[in-house]
Amino acid sequence: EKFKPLILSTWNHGMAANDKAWEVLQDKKSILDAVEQGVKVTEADLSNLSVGLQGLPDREGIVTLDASIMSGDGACGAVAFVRQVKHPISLARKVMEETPHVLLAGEGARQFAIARGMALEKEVLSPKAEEAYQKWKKTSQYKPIINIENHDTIGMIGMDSEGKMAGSCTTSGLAYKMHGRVGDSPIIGAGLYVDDEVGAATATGLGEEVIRICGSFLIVELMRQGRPPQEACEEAVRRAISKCKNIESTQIGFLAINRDGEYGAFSIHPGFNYARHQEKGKDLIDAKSKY
Ligand code: SD4
Repeated sequence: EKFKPLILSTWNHGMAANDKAWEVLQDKKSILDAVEQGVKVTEADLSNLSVGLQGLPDREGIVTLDASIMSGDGACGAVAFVRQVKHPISLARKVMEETPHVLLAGEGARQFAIARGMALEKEVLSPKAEEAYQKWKKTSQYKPIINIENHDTIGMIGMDSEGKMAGSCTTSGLAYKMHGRVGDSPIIGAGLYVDDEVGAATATGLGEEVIRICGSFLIVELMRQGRPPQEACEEAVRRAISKCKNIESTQIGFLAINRDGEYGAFSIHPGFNYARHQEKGKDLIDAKSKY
């Protein structure tokens, strides 16, 4: 049985990340390598203000990163609230492959990076982040704004020609979050979930609302019960809306694929898009939304 390789990632920056992931697949590397290498492009992209160390800081002016990675056989790893690590996705993979644990946080995650020979970066804000932070400090108001500044996490899910699946998710989290806040991205089942028997899902947007409904796990379980990826994403958005106290200012977007190569995406508000890469080509697609 031959499967059609497919890579999907959240937002515009998913295009460049998918290019890299596709290249890795062409090199006959694993789908796990592909989703790791793919999002590393975004982590290193200096123009991105919500992934990697150049991202917007928390209220104290400190950048803290969250990331997770999972393969379809159930192996997974994640890091949360980690500082100074340029590629948290690679650290997450090391947690998965080189420790008996799934999630390392904060100082422990940083120590683990040092122990594995990953060079730490200097703790200085990127010029764009510094400027935005100084401006924010004048009012210090924390109001999430949909699709602006806060919501550009990269989540990537994919399948190779053998039907093996994997996913990755990496972010600097919500801009001006409380120090110590952890979002959905490093929480297996919230920001990311992958099961070779069924499919894969990832999330972007206001992490609290995704965690509350175990968003990515919910989508995979709905697909397990026979729902197509599109319907599963729509049902998860409906669930999130039913639990959410402030829908007007809350954005969430989900992406999903299944074993048959079908895929879907859905968000609360318009504005969510995703990048698709398959044998016949690549494109950027606007997701449908509830409102
Ligand atoms: C979080 N889901 O930390 C992330 C934020 C994000 O696109 O930007 N998503 O809640």
